Amino acid sequence: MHRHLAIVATAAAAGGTLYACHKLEGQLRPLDSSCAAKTVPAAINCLKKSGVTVVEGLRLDSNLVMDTMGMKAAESMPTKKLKSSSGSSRRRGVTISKEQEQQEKMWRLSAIGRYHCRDEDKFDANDMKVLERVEKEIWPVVDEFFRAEEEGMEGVYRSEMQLMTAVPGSTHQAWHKDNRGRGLSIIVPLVDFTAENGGTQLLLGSHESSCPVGSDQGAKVVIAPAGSVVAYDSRTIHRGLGNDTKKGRPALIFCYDRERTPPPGTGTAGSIGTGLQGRVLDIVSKAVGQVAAGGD
Ligand SMILES: O=C(O)CCC(=O)C(=O)O
Repeated sequence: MHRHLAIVATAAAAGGTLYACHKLEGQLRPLDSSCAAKTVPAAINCLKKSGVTVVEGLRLDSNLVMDTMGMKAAESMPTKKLKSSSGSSRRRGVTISKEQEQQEKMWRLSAIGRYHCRDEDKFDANDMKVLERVEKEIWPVVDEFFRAEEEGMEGVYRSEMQLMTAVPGSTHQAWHKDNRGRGLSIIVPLVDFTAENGGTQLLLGSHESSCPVGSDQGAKVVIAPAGSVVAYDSRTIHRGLGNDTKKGRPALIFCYDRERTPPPGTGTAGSIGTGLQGRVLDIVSKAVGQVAAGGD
């Protein structure tokens, strides 16, 4: 009898814990003004402290955002989930249009509803000119971030330049780091980022090996207007959230690393570990925050 009671009590406690974790994971706290920087030196301080910053002083003007959305590559950007054209779909008789075939060549799927156009040969000469204009705008923060180290700009290279979109109905990405080594990633929203359309969520402080778990850190969502320059240390654990709206959420992503520490700097086991670490840090930091605030 006692054994049965113990089993029921244990199952109830486990169910309660899972429910509480699920509720905590669902909370989306916005990145607050402490991570917003008017100047590049202020941005470097935010990057040191929290691993992320929105560099307000570098925000792209609306013409450049429009030119980016007018790039040839952007014209073929998926606006909804593409039907799978894998072998099994073909066998099931799913027909794929020529346009979709073209789109699939340009756009690589990374998770449900997330598409990336990332190889430089996919951008034509005019697109490259627009991307170079954007890179010129973000360069001051890249330059100062690497010059803060003794090596300066030695061995620094652009490891990634991509146009991506999360279409309506896309799901959350797994928590991940762009690199185990120190580097800089920059996301430029091409529409306003909101919690609903899947703004980037970052675990503040997770770029440091001893990640602090406090209420002012933890997972925060970037809510920022189109053209914002969102910079984060590549070691910061982050993910793109799912898009629950009816419109796509396009963005540009630029990553810079040193040749001696190319991304991702880890294998499959490391990535799985980071995914778990992200979930645990997210839940624990929110629970700590709630206890500190005396909340429910
Ligand atoms: O879409 C985002 O907000 C984050 C993108 C990202 O982290 C990735 O594509 O690896």
